[in-house]
Amino acid sequence: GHKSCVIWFTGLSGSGKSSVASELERALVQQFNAKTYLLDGDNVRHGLCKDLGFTADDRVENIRRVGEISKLFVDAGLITLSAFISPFRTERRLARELLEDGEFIEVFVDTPLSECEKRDPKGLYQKAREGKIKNFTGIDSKYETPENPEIHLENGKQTIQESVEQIITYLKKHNYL
Ligand code: GGZ
Repeated sequence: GHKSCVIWFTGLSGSGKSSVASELERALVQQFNAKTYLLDGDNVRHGLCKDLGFTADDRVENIRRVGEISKLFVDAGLITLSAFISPFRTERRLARELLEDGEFIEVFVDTPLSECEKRDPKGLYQKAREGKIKNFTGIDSKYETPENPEIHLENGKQTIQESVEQIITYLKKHNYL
């Protein structure tokens, strides 16, 4: 068995949050038979949060809802992987405070803006630079760097598999697995 918790990924658009989270989920299921759920923009922003955009207020509400849902899934016994930019420290702290000590594992996917912008898989940075998208994180909307994340991934310098291994090592060491 495993200890339920939320693994909370924060980082810029294009930093690799969803890629690491989905590879981690695969490993947790295959190697540890864990019960998991992955929350990200794809399954949240089209449903539960489809009334929300990307103003500061809307992001605050987005992260509030994701925090509450994450808590419910942890109560249901799942390892919950939540992958959102979650750019503001206050909202990340509020999400943490919904959970018991040790149930919230913050993972900073620390990929430099220059690298995210070079990758630009959806062409969003280019649109933001051209002013066609407003309030884009890292361009004209702020990202507050985590100060004390449980796990720090330097995603410009390490592979997705190395990041997955780093998280699994942490989970084993702290008896989640
Ligand atoms: C940031 C935006 C924006 C703006 C659309 N700013 O790389 P993606 O495309 O697939 O992931 C980004 C996603 C961010 O949604 P989150 O719910 O994670 O954001 S937050 O936690 O701040 O609420 C990006 C896309 O949505 N996207 N417009 N203006 N990202």
